[in-house]
Amino acid sequence: ACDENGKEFTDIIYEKAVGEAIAKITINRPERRNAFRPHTVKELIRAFNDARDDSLVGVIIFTGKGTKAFCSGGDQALRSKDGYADYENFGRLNVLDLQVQIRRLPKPVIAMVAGYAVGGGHVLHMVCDLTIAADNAIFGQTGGQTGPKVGSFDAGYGSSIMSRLVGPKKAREMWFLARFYSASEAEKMGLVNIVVPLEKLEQETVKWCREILRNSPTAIRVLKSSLNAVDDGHAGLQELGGDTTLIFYGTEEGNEGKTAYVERRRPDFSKFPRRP
Ligand code: 2NE
Repeated sequence: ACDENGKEFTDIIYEKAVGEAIAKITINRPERRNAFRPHTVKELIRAFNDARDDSLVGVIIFTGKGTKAFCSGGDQALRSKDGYADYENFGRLNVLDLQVQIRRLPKPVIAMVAGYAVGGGHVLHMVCDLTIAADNAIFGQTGGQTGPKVGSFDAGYGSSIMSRLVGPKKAREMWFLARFYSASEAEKMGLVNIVVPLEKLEQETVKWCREILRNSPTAIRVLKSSLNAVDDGHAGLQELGGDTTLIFYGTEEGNEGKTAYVERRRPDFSKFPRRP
């Protein structure tokens, strides 16, 4: 698959459903349990940008290739002193940019999780708007065999969003003990929306997409930014504020200001109500 400039993707698969407003972005490194390297993240950012800009796309499914893992986090073979390094001689943590991008993207992003969602892969599912999990899904913060032994943490969204999702005590448990949690445990904790049999995972996810797509895209957009606004501080307010500007530009009142400027006259706002 290619991006909008015809560039080939190597680490991801980017697809758009024919006749439906659904895009699907898949991390395609199953031999590494879909661990991401900086190049993977660069491709993900390009694909998410394309899905954002495409007005025919209304909802995005984010998943990993195969049934063994959604994503196992950063590729540990490439971890260096200053992040993760692949083709460049310096490391980077560009997955943090991807997290912000998903959070601010004005369309719902649904994590479709089969197998492991651990480490940075666990954070990626948490920043998505919804998570549909297969019954073989396993969630955790670099838990299990690796534990805090890999010496990593995400003190940003990986901590704050988790605390919002599962509560402050459980978030401490997840990070301090670095255990793995089954899909049904994750559902009880509020980490995922629903658990379905593995063979029904895609079908159920598409069903949720279709239900969302029946609803008003503007209402969904504003709801996403408003649900994030308090937690995201100034950036959250800016996103929500941008939505109000977008809506206001479509009104007669908003248009009057621009038209008066173009017509070189004083704007007449007198006819617009000052609502209670
Ligand atoms: C995910 C897990 C639990 C799966 O276990 P299992 O037994 O199903 O598979 P296995 O044999 O461990 O892995 C299969 C192959 O994938 C590679 C393995 O090395 C193995 O390769 P081969 O021996 O076949 O050659 N693989 C798996 N995960 C990888 C990874 N993350 N990087 C590179 N290669 C990986 C088990 O594989 C596991 O615990 N994986 C490591 C989880 C982990 O520690 N993730 C990184 C956390 S830190 C992070 O994500 C991060 C950060 O440090 C900073 C910012 C943002 C994120």
